[in-house]
Amino acid sequence: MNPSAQLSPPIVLAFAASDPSGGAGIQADLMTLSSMGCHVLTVITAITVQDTLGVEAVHALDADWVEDQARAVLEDMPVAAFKIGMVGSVENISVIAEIVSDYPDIPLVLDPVLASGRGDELASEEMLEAIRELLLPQTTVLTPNSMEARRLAEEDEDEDAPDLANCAQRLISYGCEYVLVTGTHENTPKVINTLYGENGQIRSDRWERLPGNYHGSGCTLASAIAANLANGQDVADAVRDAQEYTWQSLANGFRPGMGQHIPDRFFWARNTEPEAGSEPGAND
Ligand code: PXL
Repeated sequence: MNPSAQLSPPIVLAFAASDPSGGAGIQADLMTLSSMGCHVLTVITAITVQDTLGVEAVHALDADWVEDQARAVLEDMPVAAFKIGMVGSVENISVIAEIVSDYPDIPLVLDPVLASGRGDELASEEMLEAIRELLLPQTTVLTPNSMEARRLAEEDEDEDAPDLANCAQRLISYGCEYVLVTGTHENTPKVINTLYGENGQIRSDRWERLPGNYHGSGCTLASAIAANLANGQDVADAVRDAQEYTWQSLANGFRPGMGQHIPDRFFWARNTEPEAGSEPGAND
């Protein structure tokens, strides 16, 4: 064994797509997990062309490449948590599901990326079904926003939007252990994020709604949960502290281009206060 291995920070493997704007995707995961003291293994599932205004194009990598990237690093290094974001294709979902099934004791955080903050579709109906069937049963914490929770849980078309507690229960019946439904898109004065387990609600946290439109908040939250689990926290504490970290990243967010704000995942490393009036808000 490598003699310096005990000095290693916890290692998290993130499956995600590249976002060259640095707002979301693997870049968000890498920044968040690094900022929270983890080493990150980055398995790229797809490459996107995008800026802070929206997604122009998506190119999914061949599933063989996803598999080879993951197997190479997993055979070399021990991981303390998995984090899955945008998957890119049904074939990628199959290989990711097969890989993580070899590590049933490692916590897995799944951010079901179905659309960008602006609404660009990032997952087809077939991908949604594959996520439900192959990934949910292996998930420790699923982190849908309320729209994703309704879409993932929907059983038949004529049903009215089911309430979020019912959606969460249904998602748990599909096999994930915990569901954290985020409430940015709900019409409530505060953002309410609720964690559910098999016996119902575990905790519900309210956050001041920030007045902007963020790119990468979901990736930040899911990665922060993975970092806390990798550091040995239990799920309820991991979810609580990850929300605090994410809220701080958003409150310190910035608007580098013409579109959405970007969370500052290294807010603690900056020694300047955010400019008055520049605080942005909450979205995806
Ligand atoms: O925020 C979800 C997300 C995840 N991953 C990539 C993205 C987006 C949203 O745009 O582009 C690569």
